[in-house]
Amino acid sequence: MKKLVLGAALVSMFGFAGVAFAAYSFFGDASVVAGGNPGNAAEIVSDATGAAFGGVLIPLAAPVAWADFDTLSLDYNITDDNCGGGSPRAQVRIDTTGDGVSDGSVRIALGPSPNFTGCAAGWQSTGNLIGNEDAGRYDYSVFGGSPFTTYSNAPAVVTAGQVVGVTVLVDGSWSAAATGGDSEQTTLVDNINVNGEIETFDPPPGPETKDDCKDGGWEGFGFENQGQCVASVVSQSENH
Ligand SMILES: [Ca+2]
Ligand SMILES: [Ca+2]
Ligand SMILES: [Ca+2]
Repeated sequence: MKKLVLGAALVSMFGFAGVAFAAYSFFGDASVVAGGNPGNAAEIVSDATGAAFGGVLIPLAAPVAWADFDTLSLDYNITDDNCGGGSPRAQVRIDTTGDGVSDGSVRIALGPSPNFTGCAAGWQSTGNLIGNEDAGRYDYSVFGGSPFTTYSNAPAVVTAGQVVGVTVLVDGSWSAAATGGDSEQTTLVDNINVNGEIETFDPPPGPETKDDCKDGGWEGFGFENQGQCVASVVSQSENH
């Protein structure tokens, strides 16, 4: 809830025109951790002894036509143990009925095509997944399309649809290739770019001057009041 308020304040402060998304939320086994690329990351876990899945959901503030949804990229670091079993992956939530509510997701595999196993260690960048023509990276089976195809083979129901959100998730606990045989797969994700708006999981930069705190500016930095904001500027300058 706090993050929602903060997002709204940042929008009004910097005037992002047509801001693309609201705050993210987690589902299953997911949390913000240090060790991002840089700063914080989201750690998403698939463990057979827990929820068996974990992910982050980034809703769009307003639906975007499939043809206008031109950027989706992220950084990922599979810390335990590997990609496999279709996990980790990104999913693009599509509204096909015009009510703003998702009717299913296009699935996009991460890692090396066409097997999506044997991922490299450490931080990897997907590049822009929209328009990606790697064999088998796209799965349109939820909408009656191919489960193993390319971006451009989207069925008509998808190309006529609206994007309402994106998820990045793991659910590979059943796959020995993904878990190393211990029924647990863990991945860090960072810098999720959803149509130009980037989720870094990092706190916003703090105020630099006392003036930044005035006229309600304190609210955008997450302070309780202007005095607390000014105090943080004073203590910053004393520490430098
Ligand atoms: Ca719908
Ligand atoms: Ca494991
Ligand atoms: Ca980060």
